[in-house]
Amino acid sequence: KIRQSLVAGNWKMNGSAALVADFNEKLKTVQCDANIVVCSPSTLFHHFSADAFSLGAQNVSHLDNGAHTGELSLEMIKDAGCSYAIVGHSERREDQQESNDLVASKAKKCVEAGVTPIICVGESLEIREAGNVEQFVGEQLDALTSTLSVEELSKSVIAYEPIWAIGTGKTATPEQAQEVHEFIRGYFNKVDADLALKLPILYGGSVKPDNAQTLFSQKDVDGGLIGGASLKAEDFISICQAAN
Ligand code: G2H
Repeated sequence: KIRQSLVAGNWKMNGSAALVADFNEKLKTVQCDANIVVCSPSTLFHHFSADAFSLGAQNVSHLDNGAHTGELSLEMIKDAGCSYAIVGHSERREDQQESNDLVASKAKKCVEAGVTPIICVGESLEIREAGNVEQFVGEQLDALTSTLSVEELSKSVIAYEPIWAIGTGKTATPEQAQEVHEFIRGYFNKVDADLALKLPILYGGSVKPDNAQTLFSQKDVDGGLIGGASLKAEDFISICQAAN
């Protein structure tokens, strides 16, 4: 298979040392084809001990260590064991007004530090209903291609997360997901054919054990970014096992 599948859990502002202990235990012996990442709150990084999955941050600063109260640098998250970082999640684009350019500079900084950025893109319901999905997502991707080189993009992961499907229980149909994933791959194909072929594109938005397999079996869907359903080890494991 051309692309390694990946399933990343995004715990958001949830979790505890007890939940990490449960994951350490239950994921220890998990068998699946996908690479597994857990993106926990940074307060929990040091509780993880598992070899069966990688650790990711939910956000990272585009700045180096210094006078930036409340921020975490790439150096710090790496020191705490992270090899991935989510950047540009729609909740941060909204709550912290993260712009396309800021997201792109965070992604570039990740790659430079040897951390794989999971770069989130996706449209609101309003944009979808106005028929502007490709234009909107295209602009999010433009910021990436104007900031990151082809080589840097080839060390990145894209996550398509339609905002209207996040935490709402409204999953995109497999066809709706595939349609946008195909658009995204087509966009990168115009930049570099080899990059487009190899770039993992994850789907995120109300992925559950019972819909994961049909979503992941779409041609251009290479795994998922899982929110709510990543907070229960059993559910998360069954989603990981649905990826092939
Ligand atoms: C989308 C997703 C994970 P959920 O935000 O990033 O969350 O699976 O809860 O919709």
